[in-house]
Amino acid sequence: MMMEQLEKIREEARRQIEEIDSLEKLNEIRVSILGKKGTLTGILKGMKDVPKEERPKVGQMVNEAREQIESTIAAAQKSIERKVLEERLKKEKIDVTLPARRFEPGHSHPNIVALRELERIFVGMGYEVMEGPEIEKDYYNFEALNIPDGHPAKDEQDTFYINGDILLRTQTSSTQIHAMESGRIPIRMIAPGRVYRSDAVDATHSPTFHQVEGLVVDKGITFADLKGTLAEFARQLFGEDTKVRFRPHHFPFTEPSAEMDVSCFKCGGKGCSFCKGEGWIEILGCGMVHPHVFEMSGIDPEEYTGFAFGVGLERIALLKYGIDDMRLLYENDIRFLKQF
Ligand code: 2U9
Repeated sequence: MMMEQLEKIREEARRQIEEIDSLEKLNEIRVSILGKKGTLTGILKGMKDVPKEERPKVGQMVNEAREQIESTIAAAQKSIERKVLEERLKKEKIDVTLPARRFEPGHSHPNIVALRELERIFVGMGYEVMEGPEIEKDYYNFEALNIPDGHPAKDEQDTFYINGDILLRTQTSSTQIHAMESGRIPIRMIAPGRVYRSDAVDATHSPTFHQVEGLVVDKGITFADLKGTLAEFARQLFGEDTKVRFRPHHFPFTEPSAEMDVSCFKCGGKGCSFCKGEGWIEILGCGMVHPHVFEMSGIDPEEYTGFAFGVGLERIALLKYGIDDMRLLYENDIRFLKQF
């Protein structure tokens, strides 16, 4: 009886395994015979009903049957795996004659090209390049620059606060405050970097852009030093024949303050579509460091004077490379970037 059942299970297993061609089905068969509720397991469970003296013999037969079925399953598994691999190898052909994908090297961004140019000019005049944190204390971004609470320049709409005291800087000037606080005077530095403002995106605005600010602090620095330095900067950036003019302006952190225009480098100052008939193009803001700004950073304004300036890096890049929309600078389209 037991013998017949065993023979049936073995025969059935052989037949089933012959018919299948997937590992999932093979596993189903394994479970149906050798699993917890499997047919062979069922026989093992029935051993308690076999007379004691026959048990060793029957046990041996059941074990033999199990070993045989297990080895049949193992052999079938190997042969199925081999077949699956053969089929994959047939399907996944690699055409080694296809031309290789072209290696596309990156390209310096126009902002970086402009920044390197500005750095070259100022480093050539003995300036250091210093960077500061983009996440800044309210004090360094506003207060220390003579923009106290309630000042119109500190409209809360104008920046991104992380909490009441910490914000994303709206200007790189905080870097210069850190330099002044360090007490290493004289200072001749430029501070390039990313700044943040709560502005909507259009052709000339972006919530993040870049500035390059400059600061000179020493004994006897005058407005003449400011004019001479920035005129030389303009000549190096836009060409030997570039003229500059200064118009009075107001910034909280400088006194007096001015904006500097350069003669249009397209028409030489006669007036054209590029300069909108003006002959002049506005380029930067500047001024003599406000005495109160010096005092707050622990520098005696009776002993030291200095000048500062600020340029928008994107503005320089757009002007120099004749780009008419700032948004192009942030799209990272390699076809655009490659042109500069
Ligand atoms: C210290 C003292 C003074 C930096 C200055 C400007 C004028 C200026 C603008 C240019 C275009 C900002 O990016 S922009 O919109 N900046 O006009 N910035 S003077 O004055 C300082 C800086 C640091 C300690």
